[in-house]
Amino acid sequence: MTRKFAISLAFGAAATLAIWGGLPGAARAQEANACPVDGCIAKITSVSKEGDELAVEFEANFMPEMSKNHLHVWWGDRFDVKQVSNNAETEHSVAQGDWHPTDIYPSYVTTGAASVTQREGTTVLCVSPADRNHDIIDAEEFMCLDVADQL
Ligand SMILES: [Cu+2]
Repeated sequence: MTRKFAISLAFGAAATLAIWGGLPGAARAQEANACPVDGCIAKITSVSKEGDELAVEFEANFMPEMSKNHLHVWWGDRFDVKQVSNNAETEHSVAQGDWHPTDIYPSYVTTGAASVTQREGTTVLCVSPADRNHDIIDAEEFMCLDVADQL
């Protein structure tokens, strides 16, 4: 088991999720990308070894799509959530970092900037929702896990 590192995100309105889960497939894929009223939330529910990389299970309250709302994955001791955003410098006044943008959901394997080869000593893997501009949607909504036991 991986230890919860930072924030345990509680999902918002159960009613919203119930409606989402009840929609037919097509309507669900088309409409569920928008952030619910409480905002887009994503979390890591499990991490395991996948060769030299990590297999990660995500849980989100929206359906990630690269050209719309999607996920940013990064090594947490390397960068703050505000750095893994296209507007890091213009909006948050921090240096822009490296992240891997993905809509591979819910089962993802670390790659690109989120590859195990890019962790530079840290063992903390993070995820946060981002929008079509690759801006982090809410710098308060992210989750990081210490994945040391899977490295
Ligand atoms: Cu992005």
